[in-house]
Amino acid sequence: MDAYELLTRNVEEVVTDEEVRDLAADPEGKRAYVGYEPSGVLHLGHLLTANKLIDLQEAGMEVVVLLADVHAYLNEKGSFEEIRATAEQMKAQFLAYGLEEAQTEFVYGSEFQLEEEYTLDLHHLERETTMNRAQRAMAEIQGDETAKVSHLVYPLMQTLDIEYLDLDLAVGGLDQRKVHMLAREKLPELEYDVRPAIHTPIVADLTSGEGKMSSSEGISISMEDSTADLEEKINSAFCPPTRDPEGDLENPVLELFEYHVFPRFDEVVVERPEKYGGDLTYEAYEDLAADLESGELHPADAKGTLAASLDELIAPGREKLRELRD
Ligand code: NAL
Repeated sequence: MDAYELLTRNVEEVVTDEEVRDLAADPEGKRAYVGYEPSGVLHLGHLLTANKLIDLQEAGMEVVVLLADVHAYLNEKGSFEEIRATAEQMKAQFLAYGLEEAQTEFVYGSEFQLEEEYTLDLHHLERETTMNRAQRAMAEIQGDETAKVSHLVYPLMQTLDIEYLDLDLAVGGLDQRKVHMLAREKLPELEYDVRPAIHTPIVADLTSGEGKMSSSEGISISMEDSTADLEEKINSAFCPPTRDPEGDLENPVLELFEYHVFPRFDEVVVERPEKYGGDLTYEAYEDLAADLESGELHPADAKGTLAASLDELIAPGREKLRELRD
């Protein structure tokens, strides 16, 4: 796979394609970053961006993972001590999941965001940005109508981080796109360079196929799920025999195969007894989706294979979490 394909496969949006093509022409040693508000246990949302980080590392890029402790504090996710403890667990889970340690730098936001120069730059950015503009950028992350001042500062800091971490590429879920657009607009106003961004898709809710899979409502899959939890959750998933269900619905089982399983395995084997046609082996997502649509692959068999594949992917992180807690 060439570098451009590694950078862009399975992404929902590239801003801009021309800038990402330039980067793909010489990716060696270039720096991509993703930021996460620390939370104790990784879920599939984190792992979707992590899959992209692994692609970028395969293309030769360095990855900066920002453990956004100050952002989590602004977003009322706990005290600094609590946030720090969960960040350490998060780091261990990312490495267990398969990020290359030699190509990964973990940085705490508080390591540089409390410095004088950063603070003055932040105040400069505050003067350049209307409250309305900052609130719009934050809508999908914080998402209610009663924004506090902290929620307006949040996207401004995310903007500045792109400059302060000396990055060549910003990576995030599609829910980060408005902040990245704000960054593209505002960095030049501070005489800093614009950076390209790539956004990963948001997976639909597992049981309804609607909206987005979330850790706060509905079913989500996390690093601490047992094999039995995974089987049960995937078993209850919405999986019509089509990749394009009616209306706004998605097929979350196929989405998980596409974004989580195929990027990490060379082949996927659906085990079936001989009397039901024997094993099916897939090297590409498209072939599996086509078989589900044609009826060759039964949703129940697809689900069994999905649960087993996800189990294999999260097993090392689950083990790591257990060790950390003992
Ligand atoms: C992502 C987050 C916080 C700060 C960042 C700074 C630079 C780059 C990415 C960052 C977390 C993210 C979330 N906003 O919603 O989890």
